[in-house]
Amino acid sequence: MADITIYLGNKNYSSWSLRPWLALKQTGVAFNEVVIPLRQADSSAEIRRVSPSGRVPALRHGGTLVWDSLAICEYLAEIFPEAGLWPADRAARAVARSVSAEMHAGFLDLRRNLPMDLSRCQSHRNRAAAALDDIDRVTAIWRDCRERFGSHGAAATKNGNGDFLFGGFSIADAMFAPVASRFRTYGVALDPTSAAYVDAVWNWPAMREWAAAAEAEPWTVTFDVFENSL
Ligand SMILES: N[C@@H](CCC(=O)N[C@@H](CS)C(=O)NCC(=O)O)C(=O)O
Repeated sequence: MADITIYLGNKNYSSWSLRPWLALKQTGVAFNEVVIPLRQADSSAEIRRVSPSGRVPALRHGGTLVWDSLAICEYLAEIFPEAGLWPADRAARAVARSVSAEMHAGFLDLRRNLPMDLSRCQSHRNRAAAALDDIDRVTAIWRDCRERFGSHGAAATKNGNGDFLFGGFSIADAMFAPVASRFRTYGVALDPTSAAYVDAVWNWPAMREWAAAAEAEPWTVTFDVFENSL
């Protein structure tokens, strides 16, 4: 087994953890995972033991430690080139990197008002109206990527059957997977292309595996209205 351990927050709520975990699954490599429950008395101390930023996710590969979701995804793409985590075409890859970075850096209204919550224990807190600009921008990205790049390498890739933003599953899909789950949880009305994309992400085997593990978690976290999601 490769000496890889990924440190994660709760699978119900930790949107940043889901992203690199999906990318890691896509490599097919065996790995260890450690879930550190958030919002417990010892959460901060436990996270600091494994991640210098005091945040999860973090990935340890032998003597190398990588923290931050996007940095982990980039690292995985570098050490597992055969996994095709970025699109093969340079122009498509540039766009995939751009939309991934945009997701990583922005969409604060979406994160605040529609926290990722696979448990749906706060699905009543549907504040989509406060995040309409973000929802419009996300769905515009999805439509644009699907239209321009969705047929890239679809049939010939092991990364799914071509239903993802760049055809096969890529880091861009990992970055948007928590948003797809939020749109389901909160019943956000979507155009047909975006709705089909949400289904593709939700039904992706690795996503099902994450959701099943989330369902088995004992911890519940509730969010303040103006708080960023996890
Ligand atoms: N920019 C970071 C954000 C990581 C982040 O905010 N992680 C949250 C959980 S999803 C965290 O560790 N929070 C610490 C805490 O709640 O104690 C990344 O992309 O990995």
